[in-house]
Amino acid sequence: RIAELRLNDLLDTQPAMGLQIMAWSEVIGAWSDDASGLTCAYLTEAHRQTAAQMVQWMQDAGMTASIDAVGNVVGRYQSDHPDAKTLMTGSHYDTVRNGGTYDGREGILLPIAVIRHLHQRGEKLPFHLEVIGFAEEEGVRYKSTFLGSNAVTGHFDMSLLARTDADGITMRDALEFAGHDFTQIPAIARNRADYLGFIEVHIEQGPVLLQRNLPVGIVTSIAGSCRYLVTLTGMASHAGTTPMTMRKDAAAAAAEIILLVEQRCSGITSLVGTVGQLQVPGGSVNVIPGVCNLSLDIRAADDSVRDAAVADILSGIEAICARRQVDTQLELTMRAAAAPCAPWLMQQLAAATERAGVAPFMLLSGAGHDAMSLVNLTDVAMLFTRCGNGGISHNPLETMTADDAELSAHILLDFLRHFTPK
Ligand code: HGY
Ligand code: MN
Ligand code: MN
Ligand code: MN
Repeated sequence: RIAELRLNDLLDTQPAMGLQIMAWSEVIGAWSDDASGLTCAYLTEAHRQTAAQMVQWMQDAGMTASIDAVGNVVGRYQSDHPDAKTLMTGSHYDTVRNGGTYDGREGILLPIAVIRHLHQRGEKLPFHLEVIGFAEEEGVRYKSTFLGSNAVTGHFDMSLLARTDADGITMRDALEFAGHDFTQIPAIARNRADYLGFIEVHIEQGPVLLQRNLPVGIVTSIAGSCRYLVTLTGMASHAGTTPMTMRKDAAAAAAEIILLVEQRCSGITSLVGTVGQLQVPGGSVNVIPGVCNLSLDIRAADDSVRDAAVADILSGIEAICARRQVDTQLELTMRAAAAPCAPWLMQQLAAATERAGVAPFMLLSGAGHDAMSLVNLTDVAMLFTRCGNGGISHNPLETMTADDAELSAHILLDFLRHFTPK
């Protein structure tokens, strides 16, 4: 079907929006900046290739399109009323390492397909519509999340320019190498008064819609998260001669910490805790690990529930390391409060969902999204599309169907046609 679509594209016939979204996703999903598979890290070759391609698709859809100083791809479908305000939509086009094809991308490609549908019919909207492909949300390369959306809301931390990636390349050098003028990043900030709201369409990245046999859902709020990088320093020594009672084993301390995180975050609704990265740098089979690095990602829908869990985990880490005579260094790399979606926007999404013949279903987002950054500029709402394969995401097995993409596109189209500003 996708191959046929590509043929359609070549023949310039216009496939249905859902199939178009799937085909576009496949095209950019195949670009990866490392052999591990689907990885599109900030400002790598695959990332720049994706940005240029999306500019093209936006222009073909009747939009103006450009790439801003931080790498956001900004498309606008202008209203005929020059002094109209702007509704913003979009999502991120960077991915996690070996991620999926639709995470972020759906929220950019779907609005482009909807605008192309409007443009083909010569239909304009009473407001400007801005589609932003945010340059970075996952934090893979520089351990800093929401770089693109924070620039748009005026919260970009310029000190991050000095941060280096795993190869020692600073963000500033990466921006310059990609042809960006980082001094223009502060000028990206939008004026709150110009915007009517922000809508993000995104795959659910979980199993809830699949289990309820629902194609779409409306997000109530986005769980807040706290991330740390933890460095444990014990003492490397001989695996054969060091008695078990005399060890300062950094990896054994890490093992206790991982189980502490799992135990503390179990059994409390919406609270989750993950150690996603765990390394013994330069480790050898016959050396007791002197250093062990691990990451913490603690999330909850309620900020006080998350903060209490973080406090318990940090004091637990201290106790474990004191007992094991292991030093700890903690670096807080992200702290994002839970972001509530605006009821007045949710209701209009619910009405569009109903008109599409689907019972509106509200759910929490355990995953973070650019909308939690945009909440600092304007009211936000999110439409989730069902995730296949058991809801798996951040994995090449991530999938959705063309039918669900088509339905989600029709709901956004209908939402736009009926949109009533607050
Ligand atoms: O980690 C997250 O929740 C998002 O995918 N960045
Ligand atoms: Mn993601
Ligand atoms: Mn995402
Ligand atoms: Mn997002």
